Amino acid sequence: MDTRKSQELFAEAQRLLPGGVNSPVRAMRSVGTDPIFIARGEGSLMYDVDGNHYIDYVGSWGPLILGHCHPAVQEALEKTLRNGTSFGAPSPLEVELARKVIAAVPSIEMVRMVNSGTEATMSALRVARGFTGRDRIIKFIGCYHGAVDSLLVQAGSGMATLSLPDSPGVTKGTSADTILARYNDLDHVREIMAAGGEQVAAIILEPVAGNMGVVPPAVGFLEGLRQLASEYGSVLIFDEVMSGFRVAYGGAQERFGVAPDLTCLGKIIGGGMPVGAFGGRREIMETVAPAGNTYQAGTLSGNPLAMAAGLAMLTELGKPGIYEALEEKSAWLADSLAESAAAGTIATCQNRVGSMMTLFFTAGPVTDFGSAKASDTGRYAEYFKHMLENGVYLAPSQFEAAFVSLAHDEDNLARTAASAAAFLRG
Ligand code: KE4
Repeated sequence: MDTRKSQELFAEAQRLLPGGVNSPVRAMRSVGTDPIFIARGEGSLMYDVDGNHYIDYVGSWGPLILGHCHPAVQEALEKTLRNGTSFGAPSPLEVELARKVIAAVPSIEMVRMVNSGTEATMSALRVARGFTGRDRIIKFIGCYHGAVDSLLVQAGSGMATLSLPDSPGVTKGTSADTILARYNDLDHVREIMAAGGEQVAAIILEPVAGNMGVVPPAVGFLEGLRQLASEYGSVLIFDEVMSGFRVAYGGAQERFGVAPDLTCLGKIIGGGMPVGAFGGRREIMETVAPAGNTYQAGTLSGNPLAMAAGLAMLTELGKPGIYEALEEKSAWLADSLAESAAAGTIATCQNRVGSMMTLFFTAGPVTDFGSAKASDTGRYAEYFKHMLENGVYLAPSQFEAAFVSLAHDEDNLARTAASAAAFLRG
């Protein structure tokens, strides 16, 4: 595969950008190769600067559930662009997207738009601390909630890949109020809460983990957290930046029937434009400035272009049959991979929730970060490179999710399954 232009660009990028990228996982270090530079996307495909094309299962890390350049999203952006890019003043589109998000996610009675998932989780934690007057927060080992100081303590996404359990620059004071619990281990959370739950402002988690690879909630886990948070007066925060509008139109909370007090969103609600949001119970959200005293702000929050793209995307996703189609495509691919793996000798296991899935190179089961870390990441790196050579672009890390989009057609899925079979059957 000719990647000369990517190599030239990467050489220059490394002199200008830390690691040559604007987000660590894109540097592909954990799979031992150099990143390719993308020129354009079209439906399920991405084309690199050397003219190679790939079936894309990263989908910009989740937002592109309709595929690249979906006509409805493109049209909405082109139309909105003609009126301007940003006003720094309220615009109708913000009200429309807020209305749509609130209609889709019943636990959200009021919402604030921000510009990234990181801002959403960082703000939600501040609001929870302000609302409860407490300092402590519980997060789960292996969950990643963005580059938030108080949450970069054994985060599971890029951090795990970079084996940096505590990021330099995160102060002891900041980490001191963060308690780490084991994902899917309700007894551990019970223990922590029994020891001091009345000091816990918030319990935050990915209700479907995607940043240690995909790890579904164990039966009763979410319900148990809901009960514990209510019992101790702590705010239960679902970080649905990845799972929101991905695993169901109403997110993991709809799929699993558990309502948090606050929800963080991002990715899909911006249709590929920079966006995040946090929302939830009215009594909590009304403490957010200027309605209340907990400060939160952002120059480009609710900007028209992100609102327009998000509206177009949610409008498409709200149509009948969308999630059934995603389920059918994803199940077919997962079953094909499982069949190939069973015919081969490489130890693998798969986790999937809807159209987000991970093939772990370990016999499994993978139920938390400890079991995910048992994966043979060297083998995953070989798999990644094999698939890339065969025109399939997977997440460049074992600890991420593959995303199926509505744009992945039967031919894409069959080609993906065939390429994987060549590797898995050995
Ligand atoms: P952003 O600040 O990157 O928009 O969102 C942070 C975030 C928060 N919560 C969850 C559950 C997330 O998955 C993310 C970001 N996800 C990673 C992929 N695992 C983004 C990719 C990257 O960091 O470049």
